[in-house]
Amino acid sequence: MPMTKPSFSDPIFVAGHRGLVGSAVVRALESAGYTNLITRRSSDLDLREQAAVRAFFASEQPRYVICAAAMVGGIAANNDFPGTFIYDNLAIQTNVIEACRQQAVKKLIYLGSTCIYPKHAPQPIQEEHLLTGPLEETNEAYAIAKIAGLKMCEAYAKQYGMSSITLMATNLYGQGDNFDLEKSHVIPALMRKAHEAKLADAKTMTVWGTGKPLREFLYVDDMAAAARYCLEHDTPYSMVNVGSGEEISIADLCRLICDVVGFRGELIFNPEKPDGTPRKLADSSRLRDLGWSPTVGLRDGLEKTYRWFSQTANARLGD
Ligand code: GFB
Repeated sequence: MPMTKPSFSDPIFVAGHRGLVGSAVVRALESAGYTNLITRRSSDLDLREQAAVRAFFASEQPRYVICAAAMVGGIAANNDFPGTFIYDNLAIQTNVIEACRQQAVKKLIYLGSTCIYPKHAPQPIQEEHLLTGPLEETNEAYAIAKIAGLKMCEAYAKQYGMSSITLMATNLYGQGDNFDLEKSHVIPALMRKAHEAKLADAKTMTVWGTGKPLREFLYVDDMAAAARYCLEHDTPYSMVNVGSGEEISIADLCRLICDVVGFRGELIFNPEKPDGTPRKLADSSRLRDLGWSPTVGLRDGLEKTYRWFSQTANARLGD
């Protein structure tokens, strides 16, 4: 049955509203005119606690849910804390998806990641390549959890007729990112390293791995626009890739970040640190054919991110 577009007053629960994606989704929906967004800090609602999630959904009765809440991190965090990543993500998504069913939520937008695809998937990766080969070891726990979430959404659609779509996001970056040097993703980590090296007038800065892997990046506000698009439109898919369609080597990314930041020193590559998967360029033609396309190029996105980082750096001292 064709879905009705949400009204601006419909209650929409944005889970994970303080994170990179969740905060961008809140910005996008508020600027679009949605006036009834429901949010909760994890200190007030631990989505890993089943009873708390059920009580919250019963009292708030959201009509739409965007689940951007997850335990996330870069290659080192995934590699070092696989137990936390698989437990927290399975608990969060299982509770949210089941509560959506119990409260007959009209539509769930569930955030996934392109790291769920096989390590050596054909490039660009299509949705059909899921589960066709072994996963990248460094983030297998997280990937298994996110695949389970996707499969739970598909199972609920089949058994209960629940409406949802899983957005398989490529590597995202932008304002509101985590800049912790050990746990963050590559762009915030290199941006902070270059920033601090510039301030210290250092002659070098370190880069993990060989710099050879290729990565695709999407500015987080473009991701939020994709989430809004899927909230407002029916799609014939249970999952769609969301990417920029452009890839860059880590070494060239670092040079671009140093240029944006204004650090002119030498890059020292540390092959002791993991490279991770060699490539993960997503084929986003399903979503593009429906009308979505990214609007922020990598250099522009890096400049926007660095402006935000510089303005808020003092507030984050001691990250
Ligand atoms: O973004 P990132 O941490 O995760 O690392 P993945 C990407 C690449 O950047 C790796 C290199 O090849 C790293 O070796 N790199 C270079 C660095 N310097 C640094 C640095 O200082 N910090 C970091 N973090 N990387 C993640 C998955 O994979 O992708 C997550 O582990 C998630 O689960 C995310 O899916 C989107 O892109 O390799």
